[in-house]
Amino acid sequence: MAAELMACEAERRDREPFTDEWLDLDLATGYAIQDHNLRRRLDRGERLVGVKLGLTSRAKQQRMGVYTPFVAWLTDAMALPAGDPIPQHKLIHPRVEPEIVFVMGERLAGPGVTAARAMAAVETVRAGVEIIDSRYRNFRFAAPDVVADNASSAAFVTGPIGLPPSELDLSLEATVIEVNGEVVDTATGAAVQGHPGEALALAANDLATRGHAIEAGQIVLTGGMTDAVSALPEASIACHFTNLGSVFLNGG
Ligand code: 0L1
Ligand code: MG
Repeated sequence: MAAELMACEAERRDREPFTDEWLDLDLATGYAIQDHNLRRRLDRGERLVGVKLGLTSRAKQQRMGVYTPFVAWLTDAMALPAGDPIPQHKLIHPRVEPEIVFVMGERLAGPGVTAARAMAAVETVRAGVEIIDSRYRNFRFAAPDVVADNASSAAFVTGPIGLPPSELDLSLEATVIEVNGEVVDTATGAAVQGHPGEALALAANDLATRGHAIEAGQIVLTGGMTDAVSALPEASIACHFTNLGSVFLNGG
């Protein structure tokens, strides 16, 4: 399954979810596949730069029909420089979602991490936009499938402004997503587990169950605040945040 997911990504090929045939595929196996493919990415020269959470907001959970938040890996190959177009030539059916991003000042290791403890380990907060791309046809999957698929990871962009968490009320930090100048969705940070710090604590505690921690200097994407929007070629996408600036993306 790990090799098949990497092949789908390399060949821009989608497939039906594994759980269609393997009914008792579980989350632990999904994470084993995810970790196996992280090692493959590192072996080919990529660098681990952080983690991402998936399905931390009700908007995303309802859309995907999966109600379990989960964690996945980010490597430097997924970082898209601000201003670069969406790399459509590498992607199957990209979608875009605004996120609150943390840059860690200290190592954060579970178990028992609270949101307050998690926020104390954050150095700066940034706006972010994740470009997701499922290897499953029509983004149809169950939780173990999407965990195995590194939570639909493809690329991410971080915004121009980094603020210390003490300068923001992250529950109230809003985002407005526009496509071709039209507002298509809005949300505040409260959409993400009540506060993005809760999502960060969830990540640290979940990673601890598999022997991992979030390291100083790493970044954490806390999960899509709104439903994701299709990143059609030639679309002009903008995610505006209240205090964290704007991220602009050209559909490529
Ligand atoms: O494909 C997906 O929507 C699963 C990944 C979710 C990413 C997120 O919620 O930020
Ligand atoms: Mg996301």
